[in-house]
Amino acid sequence: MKRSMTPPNLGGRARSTYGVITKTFAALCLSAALPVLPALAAAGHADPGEIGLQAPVTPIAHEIDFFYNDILTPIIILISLFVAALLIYVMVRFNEKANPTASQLTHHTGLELAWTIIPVMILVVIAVPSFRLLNHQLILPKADVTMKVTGHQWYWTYTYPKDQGGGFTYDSYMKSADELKPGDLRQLSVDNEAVVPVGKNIVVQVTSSDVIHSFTVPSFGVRIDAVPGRLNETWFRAEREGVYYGQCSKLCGQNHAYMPIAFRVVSQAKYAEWLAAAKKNFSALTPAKPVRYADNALDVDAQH
Ligand SMILES: [Cu+2]
Repeated sequence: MKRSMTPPNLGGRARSTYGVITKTFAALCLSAALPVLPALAAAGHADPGEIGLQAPVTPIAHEIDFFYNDILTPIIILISLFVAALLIYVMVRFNEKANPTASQLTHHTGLELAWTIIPVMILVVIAVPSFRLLNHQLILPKADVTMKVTGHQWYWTYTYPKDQGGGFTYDSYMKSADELKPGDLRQLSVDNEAVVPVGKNIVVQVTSSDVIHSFTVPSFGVRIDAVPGRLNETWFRAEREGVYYGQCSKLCGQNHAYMPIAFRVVSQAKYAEWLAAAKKNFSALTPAKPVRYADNALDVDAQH
């Protein structure tokens, strides 16, 4: 790589400048290659001043964390430093003063091969873990709990199926400023949280009743569009109990910013307790014949 980068016909002075720049560049690369600091954000939500991804609590989120922090970020830093170094080199070595007579060189086969093959190899290196991650996200494991999430302008509805002890649907709205209690988070806490058991495979079926929303919970590594007339599926398995927040991540109208998602991850025993109580509380709210949004899409398809 070093050889192919060396422009031909360099005088002694230029070669020494080149040497200094490559040495500096190598030192910069070395410091960039040091392990990137782990994400500083707390699990479940972001705090002011934090950078990086939110702390992962599911296998997929760990994989995303590794891919972003240990593969993508170092590659981005190295490429940026490399391009910056090249720019600086060109400015110093080939400005009008330093190089009054421009070279007539227009082709360099070795260089052209290198700047084609090296980027392709970088992309292959990125593609391997990327496709592996995609595979893990898209191939759903056997569900312990299946739930349905429906996006609306501007709140979420959670449905727990009957065959798993549920059979109820309820709405989840953001708490307004005057409803906040100590410990609540402004514009993240909701009146009715979704509750799931820890360490279990939760399959989430996501749809919408009006416009496209996006169901996103950063700590779970989950982000999937809620599309009217379609049923998207994703999954997560939370490793730690706690409350994990997310937000609609598709511009869906005036109150897009005010439809947060809150998932409370609890022990299996607490989940069973909550399920029994929620069944009592929410059954009255659940329509006798739940609206099946996907039906509309099927009807449209049947007409063609
Ligand atoms: Cu939305």
